[in-house]
Amino acid sequence: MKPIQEYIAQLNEPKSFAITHHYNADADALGSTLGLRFFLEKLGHTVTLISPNKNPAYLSWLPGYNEIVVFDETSDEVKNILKDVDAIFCLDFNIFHRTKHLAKTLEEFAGTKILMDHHLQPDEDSFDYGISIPAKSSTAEMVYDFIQLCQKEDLLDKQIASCLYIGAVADTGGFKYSNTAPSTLEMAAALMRTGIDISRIQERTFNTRSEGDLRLLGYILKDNMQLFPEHNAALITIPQDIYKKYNIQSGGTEGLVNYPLSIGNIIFSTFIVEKDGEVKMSLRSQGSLDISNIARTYFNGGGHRNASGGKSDESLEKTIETFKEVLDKHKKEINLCYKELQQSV
Ligand SMILES: [Mn+2]
Repeated sequence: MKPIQEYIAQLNEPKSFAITHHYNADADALGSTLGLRFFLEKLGHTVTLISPNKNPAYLSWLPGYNEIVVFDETSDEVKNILKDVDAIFCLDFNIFHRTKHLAKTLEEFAGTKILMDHHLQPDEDSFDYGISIPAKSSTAEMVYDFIQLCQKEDLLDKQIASCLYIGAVADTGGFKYSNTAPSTLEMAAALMRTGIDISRIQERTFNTRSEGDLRLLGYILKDNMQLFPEHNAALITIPQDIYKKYNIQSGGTEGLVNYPLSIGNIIFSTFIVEKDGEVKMSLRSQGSLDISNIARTYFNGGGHRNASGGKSDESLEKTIETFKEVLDKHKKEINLCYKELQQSV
């Protein structure tokens, strides 16, 4: 993989681009790809945005949302589009299988493949050009950096700004998580200066829960959250039947994993769901506790130090057992991180 800087000269001539992101898009995946799309269009390029699967409704206010081509719904159309594409930008993931059914099409794509991502352990051999900075708050911030690298800040407008802003807000928990850097806040300031309504952007994104979502939250916190105080850890599980009972939609469980972290002595929270015959999980931590390591070692996953995901081939019950064994194995490490956090400001 060559540095992305070496690709910039190629932007001087009009090109045809595609942009894609990981399966089950979140605000950073959609915000960063849409932001890049509008920027490349302003440079005079043709751009198609491809999502691996259906996008969550809570992000439907994003400009360009309805023009996104969904691979799972129109795979033949996507394959046709890609025949005329010079290069494909891969954002907010760093290994093809994170796009699930789209992975094979990406592998077979004959044009240039460009990576822009902030997850750990990029599969650099799969990309021609790219940039991977795990310390970056969000891929949205990396798109902003890319615009600066192109020396085209003057092209920033409200459309680009609102997309990048929500990506950074979501991945930093509203500029609260430890991945928030001075550069993140400097970007936020620059984006605000385009005149975007940051309050309205967040309302439109986050105040979109259904009654069922809130009832689900109540049920989970009351009856389905297990605490392991001696491990400074918590576990939330959602069996398949609960998904049906509360009619949980795509995106409906977004953010639930973070609730246990608001308890003072809990610094490691895990959320395990059983859905469509799959057992998947989200892991969150605070401080120096690296849960991407745990996700990779035990649950076929990975991600960031404080936010990772994984999956299990075993039943929900068996996965919960495995999780408890993992907690025991890592008890000392978790306790130590908690002590360390107690001593910091
Ligand atoms: Mn991200």
